[in-house]
Amino acid sequence: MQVQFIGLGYIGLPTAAVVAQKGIHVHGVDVNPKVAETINQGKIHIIEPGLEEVVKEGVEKGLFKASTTPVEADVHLVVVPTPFKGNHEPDISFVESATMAVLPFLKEGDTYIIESTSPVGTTEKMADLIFQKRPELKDKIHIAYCPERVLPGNVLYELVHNDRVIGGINKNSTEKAKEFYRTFVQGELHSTNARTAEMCKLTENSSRDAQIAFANELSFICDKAGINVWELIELANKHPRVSILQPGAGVGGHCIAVDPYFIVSDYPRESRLINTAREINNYKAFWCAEKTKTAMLEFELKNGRKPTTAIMGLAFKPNIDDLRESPAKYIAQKVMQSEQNNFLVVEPNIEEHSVFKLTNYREAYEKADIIAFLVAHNEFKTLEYNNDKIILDFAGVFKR
Ligand code: SAJ
Repeated sequence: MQVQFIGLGYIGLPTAAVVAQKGIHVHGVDVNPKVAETINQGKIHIIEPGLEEVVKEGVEKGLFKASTTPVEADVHLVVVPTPFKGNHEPDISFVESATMAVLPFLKEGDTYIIESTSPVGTTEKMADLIFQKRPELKDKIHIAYCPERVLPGNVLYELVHNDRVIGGINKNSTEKAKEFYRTFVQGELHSTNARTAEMCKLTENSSRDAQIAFANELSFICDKAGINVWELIELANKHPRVSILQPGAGVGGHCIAVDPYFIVSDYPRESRLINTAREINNYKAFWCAEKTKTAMLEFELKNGRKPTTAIMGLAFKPNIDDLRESPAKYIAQKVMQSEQNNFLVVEPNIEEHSVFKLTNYREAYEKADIIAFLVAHNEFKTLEYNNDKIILDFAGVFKR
């Protein structure tokens, strides 16, 4: 079997490497020649624990090769980004161009699978496109959708152990796609149709977004009511059927803050809760920035001098070095617009940053008057609560 991955990013690359680990020949395609070059040297262009070793092994054994152009294969996977346009409308142009790129290489008996998060109906659209351009392949190839659901930072484990939902455009396609996933997935493989599989991915992330919005809404209420939201949630969760997530500085990353819009954009009247959850989670970051600015003003009024403020954390979630779509970064930028104030920016998971000058977390905690915890990194939890500081614990480091 020869497997081809179109897109070698955060999901495509680890999946390709894990498939090659099973002794299967894998051809990876990325539009960026630097990415292909890096991989062919046994190195990686993204950060994921343990991944480089697996890529290196595949390349050294001659099982995994990367290039900028597709080849003939038995299974073709589309694993490219699906961002949204200015008005939160999903942009499936990368899926379309990936499909156009493999089109000339498709042959009878092949399996074509989309993994990219996609609006409902995308797989059927791509099937139409394929059969329009290559009518001789009608009913001769298998077409399916199978969303990824791995957690950044734990990708290699979850790729193998998570259950997968697989939906073909017909039963035969579902079965063929399952055959492929069985080569490396130890979790269960659940069959459905393509539309349900597409919606399933969007549902998973919208569900998490809505649950985080609930926690964030509680944090607004508790702030006004003088209640410790962390204690409240801990106590409410003692109920056998209640399981509330944690409030934070907002929702970041490339999935949870994006995917719900794919539902809202197509079904705006029906998706009021999903849409409101997005609004609440976006508002949370703004609220944190405003709270920090107010604390700075109050300090100045009380002490007759401008405070030094420590911005603790820039990553989009705890214990990772990924700053993309990070609410913490947004808050830092907003707060630091206030001129003539002193800031110490901390992010223990990265060495340096092109915009922010970074300070060691202990030094910042010691020197600053106001401490704004934006991410609950493990390092921060080793600090001792200091009553002399103004501590804005948005991320629940001390939970006080
Ligand atoms: N967050 C909170 N409170 C919480 C949990 C998370 O504020 O209680 C925040 C985080 O700080 C972060 C954001 O939510 O800013 C998202 O983090 P996450 O850990 O919930 O999720 P991601 O974006 O790293 O990965 C998600 C996962 N989806 C679900 O858990 C339903 C992952 O399984 C998906 O594969 C991934 O999205 C994806 O690629 O779609």
